[in-house]
Amino acid sequence: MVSLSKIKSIGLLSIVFFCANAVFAQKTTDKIRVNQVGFYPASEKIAIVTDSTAKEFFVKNAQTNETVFTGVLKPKGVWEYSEEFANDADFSKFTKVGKYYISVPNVGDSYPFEISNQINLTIGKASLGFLYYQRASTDLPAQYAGKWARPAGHPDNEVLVHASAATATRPEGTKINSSKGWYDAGDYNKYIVNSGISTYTLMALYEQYPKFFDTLKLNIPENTNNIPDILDEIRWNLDWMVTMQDQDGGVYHKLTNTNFDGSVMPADAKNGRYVIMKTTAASLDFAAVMAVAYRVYKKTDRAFADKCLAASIAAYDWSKKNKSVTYNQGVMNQKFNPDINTGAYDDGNVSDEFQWAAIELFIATNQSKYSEQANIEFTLRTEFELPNWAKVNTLGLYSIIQNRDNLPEEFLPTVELVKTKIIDLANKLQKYQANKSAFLVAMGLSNGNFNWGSNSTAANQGMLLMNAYKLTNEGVFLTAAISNLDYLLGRNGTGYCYVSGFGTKQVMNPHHRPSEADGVVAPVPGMLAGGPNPGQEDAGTCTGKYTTKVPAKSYIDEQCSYATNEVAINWNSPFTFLALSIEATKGKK
Ligand code: 9MR
Repeated sequence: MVSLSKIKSIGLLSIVFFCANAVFAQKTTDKIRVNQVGFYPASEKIAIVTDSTAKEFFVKNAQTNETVFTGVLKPKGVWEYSEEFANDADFSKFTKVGKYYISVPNVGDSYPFEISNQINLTIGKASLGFLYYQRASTDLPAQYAGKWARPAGHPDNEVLVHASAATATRPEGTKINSSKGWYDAGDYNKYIVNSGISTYTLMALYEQYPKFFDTLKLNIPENTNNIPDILDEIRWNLDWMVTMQDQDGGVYHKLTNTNFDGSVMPADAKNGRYVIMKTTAASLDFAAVMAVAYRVYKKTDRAFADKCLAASIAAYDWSKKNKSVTYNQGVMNQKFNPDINTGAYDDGNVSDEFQWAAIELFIATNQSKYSEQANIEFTLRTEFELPNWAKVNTLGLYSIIQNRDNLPEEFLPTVELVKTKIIDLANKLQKYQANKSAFLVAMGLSNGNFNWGSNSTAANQGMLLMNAYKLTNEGVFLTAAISNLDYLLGRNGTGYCYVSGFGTKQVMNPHHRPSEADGVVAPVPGMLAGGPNPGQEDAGTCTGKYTTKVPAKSYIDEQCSYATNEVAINWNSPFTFLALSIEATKGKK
């Protein structure tokens, strides 16, 4: 029999032994912020320790707790957006594939992460796969949807023409078939303006990396046909978008209930659906997307591509005749019944939509009338910005760069100017990220970055940087893009890995009706949470939940929080672009 004192002394001995080899684990801490998915062997790898007194760090093997790398922390000062001190733990020189964590004496251990050759493949596919879960008008069988399987919701085959959209040939109450499409977000409505940038972003991803996507398999019903799966998924939304065009070429702003549904599954959301007034923004976003669809689907489905081009031209022509029909829900509700109280996507300035649509039509047709209409010279004097649903002209620049070899020679000087524009924008982001941001992120370059859907700003910054990288092959742009990905996956003000189903500190309660109502503990995977937003527009429905207004910390993982924890197709799409363009560039099979 072994005596108690002997057990104690063996225990003591082994503690001494482990300490000598630094083979022990401390408590996991939130004070070390690191990408909880991980890194490529040959990429920059930096974690941030928010304790200003810490001096050194260890990278440890997650299975054995053995130290594999030792480094000195580099103090970077306070990050004004989270009001935290940043001490950089740079372990870029450590390149061995495996599972690790960072350990800082007297501070604690970080959440684990991996170093792998295809680190962003699974998460990138999951974020693209989110769109499958957003499909309206179809069952999601377990074969594809796993434990999130659900019956079909919103057939949308008998949608009513709202009074605001009535015409002589389609009077109020006419029923149209407008099925399919992706639900916009946590709600079940379908909005053309937001579909515009979302669908474009994914088509641009395919257009830029066709080889990568030609072999990328998704777990969707169409994955045995000969078409790349990403194009099959996008087609689900394009098929719906096409139905949103009225006979005169104009495009309905949205397909919606009168009010947001409660927290019910799609199949239980049976309120009447309407198509609402045609607007210039919707028509132009539609025109741009359909012109891109023509290019992208030409090879695999010529008939569909031609239909898209015709639809694009008709929507553009309608917009030329109806230059400023903007969406103002309040004004509309004064004139027409029933009242509509869902997402507005109300954009008062459509000059950028005009430019974008004209650019895409020019690329599709090579017709000078579109390049003139795009008024490229004027465009180039305009302030170009990071794209979002209301600011879309920079998307046209991405397309010009991508298609520059197919444009007529007389357009080449413009191509050169467009290159400069993209590089200038990317330089601003990169320089700020590398030299000015204590948390090494482009977020914060503009004060408005921490707003509703701020995580999509980080993703769109990354997308812009990847476009500049593809154009120039300058490694600093790729590094800066990956740095923004690090931000989204854990190296941020809250320590959350903001994509559901990934990381250790996970988003568990997104504002997403199916995830709220399905009885499954884990939310649908692959969804990017909207992210920190000190605007806290949902404070009224999340009473007492917020603990701070510090910009990069103003996030709550609560279902009530539609202003920080909703998900949306236009937020996921740039994340998908970021993760998979990086994977297509750096990933090694
Ligand atoms: O993403 C939109 C954000 O820019 C706006 O500030 C906000 C309020 O109008 O609306 C967001 O979009 C929501 C849309 O209106 C309805 N579906 C959910 C979207 C994400 O919250």
